Amino acid sequence: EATTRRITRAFFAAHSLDELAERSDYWLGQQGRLTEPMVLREGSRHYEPIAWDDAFDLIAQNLRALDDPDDAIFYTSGRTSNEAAFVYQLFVRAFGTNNLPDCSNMCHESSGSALGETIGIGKGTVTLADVENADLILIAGQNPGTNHPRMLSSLERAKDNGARIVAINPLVEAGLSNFHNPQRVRGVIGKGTELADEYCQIRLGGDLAFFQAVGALLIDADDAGEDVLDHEFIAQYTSGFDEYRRHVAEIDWDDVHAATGLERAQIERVAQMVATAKSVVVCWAMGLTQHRQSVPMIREIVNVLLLQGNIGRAGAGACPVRGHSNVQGDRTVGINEHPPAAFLDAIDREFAITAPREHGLDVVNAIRAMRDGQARVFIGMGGNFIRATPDSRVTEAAVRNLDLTVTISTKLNGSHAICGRQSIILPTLGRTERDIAAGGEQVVTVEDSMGMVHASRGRLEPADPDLHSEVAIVCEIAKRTVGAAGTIDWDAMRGDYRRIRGHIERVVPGFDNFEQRIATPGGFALPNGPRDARQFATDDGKAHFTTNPIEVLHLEPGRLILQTIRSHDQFNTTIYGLNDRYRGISAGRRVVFVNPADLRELGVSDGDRVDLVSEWPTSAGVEERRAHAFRVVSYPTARGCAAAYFPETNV
Ligand SMILES: Nc1nc2c(c(=O)[nH]1)N[C@H]1C(S)=C(S)[C@@H](COP(=O)(O)OP(=O)(O)OC[C@H]3O[C@@H](n4cnc5c(=O)[nH]c(N)nc54)[C@H](O)[C@@H]3O)O[C@H]1N2
Ligand SMILES: Nc1nc2c(c(=O)[nH]1)N[C@H]1C(S)=C(S)[C@@H](COP(=O)(O)OP(=O)(O)OC[C@H]3O[C@@H](n4cnc5c(=O)[nH]c(N)nc54)[C@H](O)[C@@H]3O)O[C@H]1N2
Ligand SMILES: [Mo]
Repeated sequence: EATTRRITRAFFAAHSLDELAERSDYWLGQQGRLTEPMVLREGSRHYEPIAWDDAFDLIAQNLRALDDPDDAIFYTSGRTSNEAAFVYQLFVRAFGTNNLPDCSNMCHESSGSALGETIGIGKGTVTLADVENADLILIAGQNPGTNHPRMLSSLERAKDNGARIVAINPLVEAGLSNFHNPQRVRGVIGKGTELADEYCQIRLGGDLAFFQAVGALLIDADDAGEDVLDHEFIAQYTSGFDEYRRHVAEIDWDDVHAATGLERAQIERVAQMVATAKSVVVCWAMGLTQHRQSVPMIREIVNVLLLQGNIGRAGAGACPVRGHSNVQGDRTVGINEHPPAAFLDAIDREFAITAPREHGLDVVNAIRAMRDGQARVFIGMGGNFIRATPDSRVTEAAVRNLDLTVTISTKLNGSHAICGRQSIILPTLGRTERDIAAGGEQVVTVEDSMGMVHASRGRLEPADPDLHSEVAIVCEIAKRTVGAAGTIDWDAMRGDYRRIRGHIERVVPGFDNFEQRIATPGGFALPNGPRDARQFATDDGKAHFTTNPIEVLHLEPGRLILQTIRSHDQFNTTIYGLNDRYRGISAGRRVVFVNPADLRELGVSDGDRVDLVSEWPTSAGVEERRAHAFRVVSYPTARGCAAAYFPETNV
């Protein structure tokens, strides 16, 4: 955000749409901050300037001209503040649709589903203090060294407090295996600490089998007379234990081995650590959430935690580590294509409107609707829909099929270049910038992975004096599209965000005394039933054990399973540089990491150029997708598994 480079109208006059569509997101992002609203008129190959008012009117006209509000799609990326997200979803519902896909559909959606079903809240159950005081921490499918660097300090503190750490990952990630804390003298000059006491180099997709095996071993140990399970907790707070117990008693260790690639002895070692730990935290991120089997996989983590009552006590719990700074808060305040009825009821009461009750479209169904010509208008509150979504060829064609795309953005990216027949770019303030509204300087709020809500105040001069805030942009579009729906006062909210927080306080449980409590340093914690009081808002008021079949991914000879990862020099689709220093990669992102033994079998060598070809079985036969010209890197990843960066491999 703090770059001094600026994109002006001269830039768009010099670069045609076709040229921009050919450019990489690295190049696009390097051009600097967007400063002026731009429009691409139908049939034109260049964006041209448009006045703010004209842009808002054009958007409202297009929305009002739709036959059905469901023909519009309103995407959100997770940087959007609670205040902006709340007015955005209010506008969308007053307009008449629940089409609110968001980046979490591709991120922690599966965590939310699995946790919601089993413990009654789609969020984690730990505080930072729990992580730092845990006796044992399992870190599955997460690369904190690059993606959550501040978490390493908490892990180090946990270690100092005597915790043991188990990493479960097909890649040996440097942050976990050889940690240098630059804030400590010995961190800079010493040789780094081994954070992980045990490294399970698991096969991709093997975690369901892994956690089920751990659960089976815990029950065995307890049956053998060791004091492992928390029987009181199981009896008082859970349901489904007997069925779970029967299910895991029949576990097939050959399947476990095939799915995980791990030796039984290592899984037994981990189970022993879990059995003897006083408290256990399980952390996870994209390595677990992005599988077809992610929901049952994460349910297996819950099973293991429930066995020992590791929910709702100090130093223990479930810890899905989020991505975008406010992705969790956006959900809390209503960015949700299938919101709970209670939320919609509260919106209706607060604003005297009738919000639609039908489920809206998530990301994948939004792409289908665009592809099939049902959707006509797309509005993106931040993010980079084109590059963040899978199956690029289909998505690009789908978006080009639209009458209008609108992007509210800080920087240029692929979604501005690959767009609808008409397209509007609305530049906006970043959260680090001062936000002055009619009622004076504004603050916004965000919620972190631990459910802590705190204020965020921009301190920098805006990149351009004419930039509008996200709140202002939404309120202007809303005013012109739905007018004075119910008792909604768009101008009042836009002028003073305390008005928005007042509405949030009355609509969303847990925000009582919102305004006073954000003045507290560090903010305040939203209520969390499982964590605070072992209360589980499920159908029977108990936490649920579940039974989940183990699926072994079978590969044809000569094939590998590909995962996508982030490099050190990127934040999602924003690429800052071409290096990935912890993995020893420089000057290039089109690389594929493969185990040396697999390379020998494939007859491919380190440094070779290859195409990555994906085979996808459909009813019409096997479809092929091809990503061209990748450099092969011999690398310690699990056998049969490969890794490459996103978004290059999204195709
Ligand atoms: N610097 C930086 N920070 C970021 C981001 C960024 O792009 N750059 N993105 C932010 C966002 S939105 C998010 S969601 C988070 C993402 O944070 P992470 O989830 O840490 O990000 P990824 O790079 O996708 O790493 C996935 C990890 O899971 C492992 N993995 C993959 N498949 C499996 C599997 O089947 N089993 C197991 N056990 N492990 C597996 C991979 O080897 C890798 O270590 O980071 C956030 N922070
Ligand atoms: N293959 C593959 N695909 C993935 C993933 C993966 O691991 N593998 N990860 C998925 C995950 S976890 C996520 S979260 C999604 C991310 O999907 P998105 O959130 O859609 O993508 P980002 O790259 O974070 O969006 C970056 C853009 O947001 C805009 N922006 C930045 N800050 C602001 C702001 O303050 N306000 C506004 N209005 N705009 C802003 C800028 O224009 C920037 O170009 O990608 C998903 N896609
Ligand atoms: Mo994410």
